[in-house]
Order: sequence, then C-alpha cells, then structure tokens
Amino acid sequence: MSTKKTRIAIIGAGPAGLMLSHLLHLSGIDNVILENRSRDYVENRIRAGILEYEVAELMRASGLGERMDTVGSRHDGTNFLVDGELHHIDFHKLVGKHVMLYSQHEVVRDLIKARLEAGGEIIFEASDVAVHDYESGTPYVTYTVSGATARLDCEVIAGCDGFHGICRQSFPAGMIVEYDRLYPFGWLGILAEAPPSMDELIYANHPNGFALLSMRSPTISRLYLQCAPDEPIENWSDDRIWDELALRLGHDGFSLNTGKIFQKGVTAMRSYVAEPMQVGKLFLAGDAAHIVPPTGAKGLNSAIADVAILHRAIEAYALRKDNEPLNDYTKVCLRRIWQIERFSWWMTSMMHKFDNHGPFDARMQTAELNYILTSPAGQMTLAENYVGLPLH
Ligand code: FAS
Ligand code: PHB
Repeated sequence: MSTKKTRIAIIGAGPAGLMLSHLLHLSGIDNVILENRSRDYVENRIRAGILEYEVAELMRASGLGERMDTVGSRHDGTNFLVDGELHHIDFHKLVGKHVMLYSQHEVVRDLIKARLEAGGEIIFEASDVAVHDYESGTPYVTYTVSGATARLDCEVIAGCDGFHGICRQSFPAGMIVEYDRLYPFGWLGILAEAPPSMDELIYANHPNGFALLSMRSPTISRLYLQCAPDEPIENWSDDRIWDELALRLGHDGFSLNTGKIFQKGVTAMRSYVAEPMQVGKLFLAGDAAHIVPPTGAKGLNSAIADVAILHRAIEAYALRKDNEPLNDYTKVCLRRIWQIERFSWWMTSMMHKFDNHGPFDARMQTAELNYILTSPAGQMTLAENYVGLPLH
C-alpha cells in the first residue's frame, strides 16, 4: 500500500472542502483532497445559486472574485409575492449590502482551477474512503484509486463529504445528537432556455403553493414549484409546469418568459443539525453536519462559513500550536448555524402551503408576511438575514 503524508486531509471536493483547501493553501498549510466522484461530475452538479455578501467578499479577498464579478450578477434586492402583490426588499437601502447570483458549480470550477494551478492535490474518483485513529494523535485516511489501496497520513481530517458522506457516520456510536425536521413538501426545480423574466428573484406565496423565480444567466432561467416530497416527475409535463409557474408568479405587469426545459427534478426539504461537529482530530463542515431547506439560500453559504471558521482554527493550531480555536470549533459554528436554521425554517414556514394548516393558520402566515414585508423593522430583519450574518 502506498502512503502519502500531508498536514490536513480533506474528504470531499464540494464548496466546503475546496474553499478550505484554498484558504489553507493561502496560509501555507499543506493539504490533500479526496473526492469519490470525477472532476467532470462535481463541476457539472447543479445546486445553489445565491452567494451571501460576506461569502462573495471572501471569494474576492482570496483571489477568486474575477469570474464571479463578470459571469455572476449583483443583486441589490429581492421580491416577495403575496396575495398577488409584489413587495421589493432593497438590501442596499436597508443594510448597505448585496448578494451575488453565481451558480454553485461555477464556484466549484473556480476553486478546482485555482487549486490545481497552485499545485494543489485533489484525488478524484477515490473510493472506499475511510477515516482512522482520529481520536489518537496520528489520524490517517485509507482509500482506493485506480484499483490500488492507499493511505494518507495527516494531523487533522476535515469531513466535508456532504450529508451522505462517511465522516459523520464514523463518529463513535451514540455520540452525535441529531436535530431533524422533514417538511411535508418538496421543490420541483427546472432549468430552461428562457431569458429571466425579472432582474431579481421572486419568492411567491400562492394558494396553490410556493414558487421561486431565479436565474443562471441572461439566457437561462432557474425556477421552482412546491410539490409533494415524493412527486413523480412524470406527472409534470413541460406545459403543466409553465402553466402552474405563470399562475403562481402572476401579478400586474408581469409576463413569464418560457422556453425549452433542459433539466427538471424534485428535491425533498429538510432541516438537520448534528452536534457535536468534531471528535478528536476529525471535524465536520457543511452538509456533513447540517442541512437547510433551500428557501433561505443558505446551504452553500453556511458550508463556506464553516470552513472560514475551521481554516482560522487550523491556522492557529498548525502555525502557532494554539489548540483553543479547534477545541471551540463546534461552539463557534453552532452559534451561527442555529441562526441560519431558524431563518431557513422561517422562510419555509412563511412561504409554503401546509395541507395541515387550518384557515386560522393560513391567516397567521399571511399576517406575519405582510408585517415583515411592510414594516421597516421587519424588512431590515429579512434583509440582514438574507444577505448573510458575519462569517465569524
Ligand atoms: P457537497 O455535498 O456539495 O460536497 C460533498 C462532496 O463530498 C461531494 O463532492 C461528494 O461527491 C463528496 N463525497 C461524498 N461522500 C464521499 C466519500 N465517501 N468519499 C469522498 N468524497 C465523498 N442550496 C441552495 O441554496 N439552493 C439550491 O437550489 C440548492 N439545491 C440543492 C440541490 C440538491 C440536490 C442538494 C443536495 C443541495 C442543494 N442545495 C441548495 C444545498 C447545497 O448548496 C449544499 O448546501 C452544498 O452543496 C453543501 O456543500 P458541501 O458541504 O461542500 O457538500
Ligand atoms: C437558485 O437560484 O437556485 C436558488 C435561489 C434562491 C433560493 C434557492 C435556490 O432560495
């Protein structure tokens, strides 16, 4: 078995693992990424689309801002459609910040390019990845690549392998406390060759259910419809999808651009947090430790927020032999994560149709929405959480 040595072994080449590798590189700390999928697969996996203000600033500060600021688009606000009335939330006026519309797979491409151009090591198609001895002083990872088993010796293991990865599963039995909420609906998401019908997003609360108008480029629209969590996609012809989107997003002066739908799929909705996020020298970040429903656009952003915290903690350990920040990692991360979970749960609760809601609940939902969307204090709260809380 061949053996490699590095300081930090990172499992997973999603936004969390790649951004951590990039930041550690900038601090001169050697690291290796193990990813079980191919480069082509991870670079073409369609997921999130919104970058919080501080995540966009981190991209710029770490030398990754150029393509984001040319291919992506700056959004100074967003829109909520309730009872057919459009409410604009002006982030710039309310909190002096913006968000970036820049697709997750573009972020992943930029990070992979930057790592490889800087001589970084990403081992793609590494299967049977397993973590060992992370409770002793000598952690290591074993894996199989091109049919040969190999070993990677390290000082710290960063588990950035997503919700279905192996790192959280590797914690000692009974150690993790799970907080879990499954929602009684899902999202039917489409990508279509249609120019975006608006220059900002629209979140719609409609009697038929939630809808979201988003985009990917001046020629590609990304749209979502609330549906059953296990909705068979065959039930939704392209015509039915466009008719329902036009209904739920319809309002005065608005017309929905349609076009060829080239990707459609249903995703379930869940809020999940695993505590603690560390054991010995094994640390979880991103979806490996927590999941949010996409309504608040927080999944990608909270993954990067975790590794911004983990990077600083590893830097203190690796460069100054200060273990304190690593010891406090879970406490520091969870303070921000539970705020993210609350906002994503709140956005989901306010904007979706609940079949188990009686008429009073429905009125409460609309009343809370109208308060938040029309009161300056309410708009400020929404804007502050949507553009993103500080990364520390
Ligand atoms: P990721 O899941 O992105 O990355 C983990 C990486 O680890 C993957 O590359 C995986 O292949 C690899 N891996 C897994 N097991 C491994 C193993 N055993 N060995 C080695 N590597 C392994 N958020 C939004 O805000 N808007 C959206 O529209 C949206 N859509 C989503 C759709 C889907 C289907 C999913 C699952 C998530 C979506 N999200 C969305 C949330 C998404 O953005 C995640 O929060 C984000 O990808 C989290 O990043 P990571 O923590 O890096 O995990
Ligand atoms: C997206 O563009 O895919 C997107 C945007 C905002 C969300 C969720 C998804 O809240």
